[in-house]
This record gives sequence, structure tokens and C-alpha cells, in this order.
Amino acid sequence: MPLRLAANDAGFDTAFDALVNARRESDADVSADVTAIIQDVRDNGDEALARLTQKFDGHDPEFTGWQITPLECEAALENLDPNLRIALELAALRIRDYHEGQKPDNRDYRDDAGVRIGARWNAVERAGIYIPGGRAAYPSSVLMNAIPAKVAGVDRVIMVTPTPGGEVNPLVLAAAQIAGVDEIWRIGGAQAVAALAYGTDKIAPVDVVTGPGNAWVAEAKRQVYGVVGIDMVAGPSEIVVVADGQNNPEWIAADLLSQAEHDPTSQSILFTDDAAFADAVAEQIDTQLAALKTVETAKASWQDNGAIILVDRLEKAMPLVDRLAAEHLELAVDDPQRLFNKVRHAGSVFLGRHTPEAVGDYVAGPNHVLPTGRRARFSSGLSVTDFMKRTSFLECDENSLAKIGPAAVALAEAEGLPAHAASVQKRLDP
Ligand code: HSO
Ligand code: ZN
Repeated sequence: MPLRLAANDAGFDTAFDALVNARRESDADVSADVTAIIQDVRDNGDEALARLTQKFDGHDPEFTGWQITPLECEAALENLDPNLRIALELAALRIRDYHEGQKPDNRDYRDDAGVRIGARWNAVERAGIYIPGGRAAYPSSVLMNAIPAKVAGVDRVIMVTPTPGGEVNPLVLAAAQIAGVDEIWRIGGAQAVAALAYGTDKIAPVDVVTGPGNAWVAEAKRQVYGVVGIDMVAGPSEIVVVADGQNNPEWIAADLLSQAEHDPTSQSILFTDDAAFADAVAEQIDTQLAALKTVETAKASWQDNGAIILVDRLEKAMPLVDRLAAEHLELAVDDPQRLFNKVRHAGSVFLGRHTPEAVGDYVAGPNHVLPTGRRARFSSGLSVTDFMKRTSFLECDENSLAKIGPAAVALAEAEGLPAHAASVQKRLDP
């Protein structure tokens, strides 16, 4: 049974605290295994990659091919169902447009002291994107990772994706073709992340690794962070829906199930001010679950991690919603802006009754790679700037150095760094 709470029940605070603090991420300790795999790839390069791919994915890339060729990608796109092609192209277009707007402005100005100061943004040269194989091989994730990289101006976007048994997913290839991915390697797991970070004879190292993955991939990203940049360590999907009794319970039930079907550890939470509506949604969820192909996953998620929380007024839900800092937040009311004004922590917010979260997963434009597990308190969804970095610059002339230099000399002397002091002082002395 999903959790059922009412905000004015005795014991609510304790129960809600437990919900906020529950850990849903795999605590399988894979860190030692991952360290060994990374070391193996660093020591043995392509030989390790081939051996580990044989072991985990059941094929030897020496025979099946290391890379998916541009021709295979073109063919995948040509042979795609025309409706799907139109859908992918619309999604790509909208994602590209939205991310174009994220490109940061350079700065270059002269301050009151006459010092010229600024910052210039540049893309990283090479980005690696991880796309899972099997159940979670989502073409939408190819678009969401590769398009911001391309918009940033990355020279080469290199995708890695495991192909269990040698099987490739044609939809993933078609999406890669549309997004302009430059290389696709048929490797996966921690070994693929290691290859991207450190490089092998065949694979040149990248500067940033992004993309979703299982516990091994997440741990590998954590371990290579610092050698390369990473986007974030993502956990299971979440949705919080704040809905009044005027909603169609069928719609809201479907919204809650949309994230529940991602993973048994996903979480869906409904806040409402209407007890009868809460019952109707719960009933609808059971009805819809019965007809869902993903019933096994969605049911486990809903029963183990789902929750319905009753509040007197929806405004009262908002501080609770903020504490959850959910990946996705739907505000299904007539005047969503009123509630939205009270939101500080959320990955992405879906306003009004006609904005199901799933439209954001695919075609709205903003990125669907979003902070989970309350990380929206301190981080944001994947963006163009994750594939860029900023170089600051400064320029003094004789006059401006004369204005600010003495303070630098004083601080250098106080820090006991005489060469620092001298390098400024020599220019101040006539
Ligand atoms: N909701 C997922 C993204 C996704 N949904 C991909 C469908 N496909 C991330 O939170
Ligand atoms: Zn989704």
C-alpha cells in the first residue's frame, strides 16, 4: 500500500521526515568492483574493454565491431517509422531551440579603476555521453544529452552504449543521427566510462561524461570525476503532484504512474486538499495498473514508495513540497502561478492541468536530465553550460595598476609571499 498521511494527524511530522529522508538509491556497494574495472581499463586498454564486453554484454567487439558506423545510423533513420521520425525531429527541434537560449553571454568591461575585466565561455573539445542498453535505452535521452553538447559547440560528441548480445536499438541510432552524435562505441558499464575518461588506443579521452546509467555507471562517473567533468549522479525518477479536487482523477493517476513505471525505486507523491479526490486517484491507479504493460515495475514503485498526502489548503503543501525538492513537480490547479511563486526547490515544474510531466520528458524543450533525490536543493538540470567552461581575463594599464596594485602588495606581504609582492611592486616603482 502506498503511504497515506494527513498533515493535521498527530505524528505527521515524524512520518513526513521519514519520507523525506528515505533513501531509494541502490546501496549495493559496487565501489570496489568499479575501482578494479577502471584500473583494468587503464592498465590493459582495449584488451580489457573487449574482455569485459564479452563478459557483461556477451559479444566480442573485435568480431561484432567496436563502433556503429555512420551508415548504420543513416539506415536506422531511413527505416524508421515515418510517424516516429516526425516525432523525434519535432522533439530535437524544440530541444535545440530551448537550449540555444541557454548559451551564456561573454563579459568584457572596464571598471571604475580602469581595469578591463571579463570572462569568455568556450565549449569543451570532446564530450562522452552514456546511453544505457536494454530496458532503459531511451532515444529521448540521446537527444537530451547530445543536443546541449552540440549547441554548446563541442567538437566531438562520443556516445557509448552497451549492445547486449550484439543487438543495437535502431531508435537510439536514429536519435543519435538526428542529434549529430559523431561516434558511437558498442561498450557499456563502468568500463565504458573508464575508457571515455582515460582513453585507450582506440578511444580518445573526453573532457566531460554525461548520461544516465545503472549503479556501476553512476559509481564509475563518481570515481572519474576530477579527471573529467560529469553532469551529476542521477537517482531514480520522482514526481510530486499538487492537485485540487477539480482535476480528472484519471489524468492525475496516469501522471503518477508515468514516473512509477521507470523503476521499482521511483517515487510518486500526490498532495491534495480533497479526501474524496485522493480516494478516486488511488482507485484509478489500481484500475490503470491492471492494464499497464509496465505493471510489475509501476506497481512495485507505487506500493513501496508512493504516497498520498492530505492537506487543508494547497498552500500548506508548498513548504512540504519544497522539502522534497523533487525532480518533477506538477501544479494541477486553475491558477498554478500562485503556488509556483512559493516553490524554491524543484528540478522542473509543470504548470496547470494540461501540462503532464511526460510532455517534458519528450518534446517541450527543457532538459529531462534533472536532479533527483533532493539534489534540486543545490543543483539544476543538464544544460549547455555543463559542456562549457569560463575563462576569466583582466587587463591593467599603468594607471589602473597604480590604483589597485598597492593593495595586492600589502596582501602578498601579509601572506609571506615576497615574490608576489615584488612582481607587482616593480611595476609600481618609477
Ligand atoms: N522521466 C525521465 C526521462 C524519461 N522519461 C525518458 C521517458 N523517457 C527522467 O526523469
Ligand atoms: Zn519519464
